[in-house]
Amino acid sequence: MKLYLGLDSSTQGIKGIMIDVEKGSIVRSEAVNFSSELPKYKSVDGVLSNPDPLVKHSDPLMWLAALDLLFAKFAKNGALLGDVAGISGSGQQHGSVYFNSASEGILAKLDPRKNLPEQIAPALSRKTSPIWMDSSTNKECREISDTVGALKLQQLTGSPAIERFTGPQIRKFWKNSLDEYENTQSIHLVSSFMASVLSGENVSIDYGDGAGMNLLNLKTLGWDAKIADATAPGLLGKLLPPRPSSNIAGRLHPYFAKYGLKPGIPVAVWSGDNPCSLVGVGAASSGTAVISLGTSDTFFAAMKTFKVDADGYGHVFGNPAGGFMSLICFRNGSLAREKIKNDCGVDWAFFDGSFKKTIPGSDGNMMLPYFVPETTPLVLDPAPVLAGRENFRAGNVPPDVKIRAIVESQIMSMKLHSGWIGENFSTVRITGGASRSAGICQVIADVFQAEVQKISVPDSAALGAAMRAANAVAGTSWKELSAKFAKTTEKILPDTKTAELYKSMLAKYAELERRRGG
Ligand code: XUL
Repeated sequence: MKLYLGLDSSTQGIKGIMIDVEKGSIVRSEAVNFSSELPKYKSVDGVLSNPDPLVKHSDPLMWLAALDLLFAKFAKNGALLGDVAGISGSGQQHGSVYFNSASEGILAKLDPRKNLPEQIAPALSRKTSPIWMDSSTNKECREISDTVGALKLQQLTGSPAIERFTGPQIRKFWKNSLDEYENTQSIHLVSSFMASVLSGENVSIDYGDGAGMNLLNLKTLGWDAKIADATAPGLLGKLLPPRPSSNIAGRLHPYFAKYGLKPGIPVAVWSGDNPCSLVGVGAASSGTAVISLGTSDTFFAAMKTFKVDADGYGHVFGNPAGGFMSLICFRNGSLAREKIKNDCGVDWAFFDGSFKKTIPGSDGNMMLPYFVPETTPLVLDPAPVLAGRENFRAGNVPPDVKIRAIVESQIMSMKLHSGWIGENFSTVRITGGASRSAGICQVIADVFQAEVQKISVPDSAALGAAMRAANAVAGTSWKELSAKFAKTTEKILPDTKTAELYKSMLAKYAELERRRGG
């Protein structure tokens, strides 16, 4: 029997999914939560406390302690780790780890009698890792943008300079901690760091995750020397050449035999969680968009051709199945839905029932759903705006109409801000907690005039990583992997009668957004 293991090193914990490709089944999964199971590292939901609210760092040794614990759980619960024929993984995007010149020797000589954190600690030139939630690098973003040229940076890397992206974070490290920066031999993303530890050697970053650094030239698929220079001196020498996600990064280090894994099995290049999710939900080819409704909502899709968002909100990453993918992140996701539910003084059952009691268009009411700062569009002074039919003046709006109005507005915002991708999506796959709501699914189908497909994927990033391992090691096609692991459980068809209504509302929504400004 040949099994493939996908790991997902995310913000709050690590998960692992073992798949049997022949049978098309998930054999076993395990998870470790950083805060509750590794209290020694003092993280709150995976993040270290810091007096500056803009600074969000994590402890890379905690991620390794979790890896040890995860494998121990698999072994204890009788998983057939000896049948695993390949491993790959997914990492929270943008976070970075810094290795000194001792790292190579340390990685090569991992000793199974000791644990990973105690052995890797002396290999780090920076004790903590800035992660994707960090937004403390506004100044560095401006500096890089000014040197490279804002438009050029976006056209080459797929994104404008973004606070959480790795390049601006590296620049801040170089400016504030020069000695430690100079002591750094190699810089990793969470993904390539974990893959390096598994392989016992420094291994490459892939195009999927690498595109979240503001450093990867998506035209040449190599690090851009000029952008690297504008980021920090000597940076290019600290990065291994980036590789396609389908490559084998290395071979499993004998250290991991203590859990029952076979030393020497292939470790496929790791990628970011969004690229892994794209393939994990079976949307590796263009034409299908994915909407993930979580704390934040994300919209992503495989791209036919490389394009950038002229408004600067969307990103372009490498698609693990080849080519590129778009990603747009809306911070006010379930947070805003929950806020409206609470403001209306109702429960989720009432929330879901609202769609049956109201009609599409919410009697002309719309809402700019900014309860916290928004990334798409950029809103730094959040305050929700309820607008009505007449000259945008809202009257007394009943709770069920308000609920429909916020959901319609959130989905219209997705439609509006995904326009730059230039594709009419015929299907939208939907995941995340709120995808359970039949009303929300119908609104998505109607606003996009597309078939909405629900899928039952437990953890799309870990599953996507396991599928990537099978693809890289055994060459199993994406078509076969999607058909076996990302099955549609329910289809919701659009009501074509609503097409005109939403088209005219979308124009009004865009005007409302323009009027408010950022
Ligand atoms: C994407 C992003 C997040 C993280 C979450 O740009 O910042 O989705 O990848 O882990």
